[in-house]
Amino acid sequence: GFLLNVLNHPIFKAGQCDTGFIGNNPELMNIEAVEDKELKVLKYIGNKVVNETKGQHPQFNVPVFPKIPMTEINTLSGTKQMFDRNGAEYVSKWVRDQKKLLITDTTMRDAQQSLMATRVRSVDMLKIAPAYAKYGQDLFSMEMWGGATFDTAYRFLKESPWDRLDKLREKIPNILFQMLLRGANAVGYKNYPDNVIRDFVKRSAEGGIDVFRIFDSLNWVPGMEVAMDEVLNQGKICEATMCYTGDILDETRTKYTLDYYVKMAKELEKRGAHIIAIKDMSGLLKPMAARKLIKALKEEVGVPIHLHTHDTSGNGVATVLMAAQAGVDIADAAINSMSGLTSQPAENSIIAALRNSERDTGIDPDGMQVISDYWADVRPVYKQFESGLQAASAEIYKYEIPGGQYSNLKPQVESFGLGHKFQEVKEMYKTVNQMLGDIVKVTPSSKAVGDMAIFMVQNDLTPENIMEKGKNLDFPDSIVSFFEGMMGQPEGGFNEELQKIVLKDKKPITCRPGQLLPPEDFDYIKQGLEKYFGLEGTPREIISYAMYPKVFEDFLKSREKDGDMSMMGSDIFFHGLAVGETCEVKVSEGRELVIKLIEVRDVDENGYRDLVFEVDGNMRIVKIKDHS
Ligand code: 3PY
Ligand code: ZN
Repeated sequence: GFLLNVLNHPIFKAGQCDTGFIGNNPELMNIEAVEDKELKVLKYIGNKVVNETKGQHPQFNVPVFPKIPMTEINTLSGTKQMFDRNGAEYVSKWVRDQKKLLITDTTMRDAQQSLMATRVRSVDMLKIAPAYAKYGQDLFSMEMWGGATFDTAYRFLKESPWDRLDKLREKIPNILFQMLLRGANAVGYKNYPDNVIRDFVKRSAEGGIDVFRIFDSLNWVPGMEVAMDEVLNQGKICEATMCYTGDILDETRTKYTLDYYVKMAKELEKRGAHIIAIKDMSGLLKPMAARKLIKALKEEVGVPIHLHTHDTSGNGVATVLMAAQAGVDIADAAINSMSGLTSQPAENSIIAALRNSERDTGIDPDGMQVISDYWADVRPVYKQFESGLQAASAEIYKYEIPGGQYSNLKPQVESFGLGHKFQEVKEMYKTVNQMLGDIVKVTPSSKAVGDMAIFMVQNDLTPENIMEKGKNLDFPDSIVSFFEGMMGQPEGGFNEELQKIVLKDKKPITCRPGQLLPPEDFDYIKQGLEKYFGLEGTPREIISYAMYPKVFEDFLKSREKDGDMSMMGSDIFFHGLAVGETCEVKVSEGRELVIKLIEVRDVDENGYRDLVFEVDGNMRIVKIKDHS
């Protein structure tokens, strides 16, 4: 209220008043601020109840987590300490010398991205974080940032991804933190100017990311160049990545062969990678193929190999075990209650399977069970974001759709009113891939294929009639961008005939998009953030705005309107309250409100309802507009 009025005041905006006054006298704000917070919480819950849940609040188990004192956590020493003391080359050698299979836990990033549309909130991660530090102390790393988590945090969860990074780092000081970086697309869906990529890497490194898994959505190495270079500049661990597509066991497929991957791995090693990752984003790497691939890579490449796969086919654990037998150094897995299907293979099961074998992970199975039990109770709160996929699907080998996209494709197709044609869209996805010349499909190239498939079905297009009918059609932005060369260059080049139909008069580029994009003007953004949003314009705010201007702006607006809801429990955040129910809502460190919803009154002539709450024993009535 008050603060925003001040910030929006013309005199304040013109910089003609002494802002230090408020800053130097924070007590002026206290009473207002607390009451304002309380009102915002009540309005948030009220709006949920009236306009979304209609008073329905499912019953959830209260997730149990061990309370481990930070004094104990702070004595633990793991891969993080080894790295901070000795650097990236040392860690790379150490990894290669291990007998045990090292594990990266992906629960907080890819698992939740692939199962629950990236909706898991920081509060739910932070409660279990100390248990990771203790029971997961023999993990190689935790993938807990990057990919889609960055924009979805701002976009849907109304929380800062940077805050998540800081707080997790504080609670897990001993395990390497790993992020997924989409090369020249950073954590976005389009190419950014080089200075944006460099600055983002720098800020992520400063924030506590140690291992950067860098990929290009077409396996085009120049697309990874700037990001790799900056990770090396920052002295962090550069995990350069090959996206796996096709099937190296199928000799009729001649593009993505064993030789292709070995060559690419050697190229990445030559460019300074400390680790080579195989990113099997769609779960296409069959167990026997994994054995063959890992064996070849271990013979041809000096740096360690890190395997990432998805369990969409149900063969994920088998793939990891075969890879372990062939000598893979590190494997990704998700805690069991968050594993399987479009997520990673089951971590607790892999740990158990390898126990007392020569690749024993050395990880404490009982401790990891505690973490799995916790997530099992957290997961139902997010049920509305799950795809409904019940069982593994071997058809993934045919369609080659990445985990995250596979679970999202159905709602996307439905949103176009094509729900009844879902099967047709999947077939078309395969057809489009062939039309494009069999490309690597992962964010953002996978989106181009998906958008094009939907577009073809929508417009009754076929590979036969598109050359004629397509002349008069405007194609989806993503496919235009692909053919323009703005996602990089695909292996074997473009289908030039189709390129002409899609681009019309536009000319494609063949160089790195970053060579053409003008550098972002960070000073200009900083001034704008100060002037229009009353922000300090920190480097984090600047880079967030540079990548996601609209998303970041909407986030700021929602903070103004709702306040900071990031510490509210997820059951309340997503499901509100039912009449008669009580909850505790943490509004700031050390301040918790006990809120009971007493009554939802009938709608009045102006379309408002009075909601009667009890807050810390005091009655509060809040008016909420009923939008139904
Ligand atoms: C991402 O880019 O977010 C992915 O997880 C791709 O697999
Ligand atoms: Zn993945």
